[in-house]
Amino acid sequence: MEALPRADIRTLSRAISRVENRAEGYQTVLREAYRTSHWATVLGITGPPGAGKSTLVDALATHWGADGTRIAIIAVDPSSPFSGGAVLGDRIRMDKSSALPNVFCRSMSARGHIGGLSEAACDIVAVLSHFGFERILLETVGAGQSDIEVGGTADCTLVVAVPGLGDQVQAQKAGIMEIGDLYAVNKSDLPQAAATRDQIESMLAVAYMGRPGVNAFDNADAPGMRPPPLLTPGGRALLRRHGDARHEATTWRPPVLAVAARGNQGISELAAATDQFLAWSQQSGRLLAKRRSRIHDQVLRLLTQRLLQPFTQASPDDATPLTAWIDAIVSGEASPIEAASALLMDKI
Ligand SMILES: Nc1nc2c(ncn2[C@@H]2O[C@H](COP(=O)(O)OP(=O)(O)OP(=O)(O)O)[C@@H](O)[C@H]2O)c(=O)[nH]1
Ligand SMILES: [Mg+2]
Repeated sequence: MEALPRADIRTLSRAISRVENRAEGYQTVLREAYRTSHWATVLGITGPPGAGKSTLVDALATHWGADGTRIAIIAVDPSSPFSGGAVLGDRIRMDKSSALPNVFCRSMSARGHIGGLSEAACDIVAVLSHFGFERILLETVGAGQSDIEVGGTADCTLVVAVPGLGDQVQAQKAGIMEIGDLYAVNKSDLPQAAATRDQIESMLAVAYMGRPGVNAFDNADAPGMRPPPLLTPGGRALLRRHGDARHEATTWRPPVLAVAARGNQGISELAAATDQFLAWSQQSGRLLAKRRSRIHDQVLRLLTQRLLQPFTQASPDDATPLTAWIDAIVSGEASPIEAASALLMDKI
């Protein structure tokens, strides 16, 4: 795919801003964007502050962008919308890939979205896909609300860890070890990288069997081949996401790769592992399922907003049917369920 002409970049930037701010005309933009004939694959990159996520994104974008593939980088800024552009600029290190004409880079504030970050992210993926982008790299800071919100948008999630820096803390934060499809230990030029890798591997060994990558088990019932029973909700979610050898032909075990983004070490291996996961996701139907679930959530979010609009528009002090019900509940004459049912009947 060729580089996007300059005029198109301006149109794209404007379209994204319009969608992000819900500014005039955004519905027309989205009506067209969602009719895209192809969808970009979204790689989410998360990890603690300063882990080298941006440097890694830059290296991956340079790697994938070398053949002209159209790549979009979105960095989600978790700080307040008032922090200004300079701070945001500092957080983003896209020196190499931004020189490529086919790489588009954009930052996005984690706050200030009417329908929340997930809603905006889902729409922006559609807009970028419509403009012919094939890959989207989405950087978020690990273990925050914005991370969880954006996580649902990614087709593949890469968790970045670093040597030392309180490995235990890294692992435990917001169950970050349960969200990765791949793990990268960045800054592996530093000491203790191997130990960090071992630590992550041993954590994964509790939940996964087989080798890193795609596994095909002929006889999952043979002794030693059964995965340990995963009875926690997180464990069950892993089986759904990466396959259950007892019922499925193939499963995925997240690989843990040592990389040094600044020195461009291990990048092609990481890129290859990512593509292997995406291919497996597609073959096993999970890619489509994820897309469906993203759209499902988006429609529900919009539906909720529309349904609630008549009630949320008024301030709590205005006299409305809702406030009348609140009066009744406060004075012990009704219950919230009765109020909700009555208000709903009234609106339909
Ligand atoms: N030693 C070493 N340092 C690295 C490597 N990769 C990145 N760094 C450095 O780590 C620091 C943070 O890098 P960033 O890419 O900004 O990290 P980040 O995770 O995006 O940071 P935030 O977005 O602020 O959370 C920078 O000084 C990088 O030069 C590496 O492979 N080895
Ligand atoms: Mg960064």
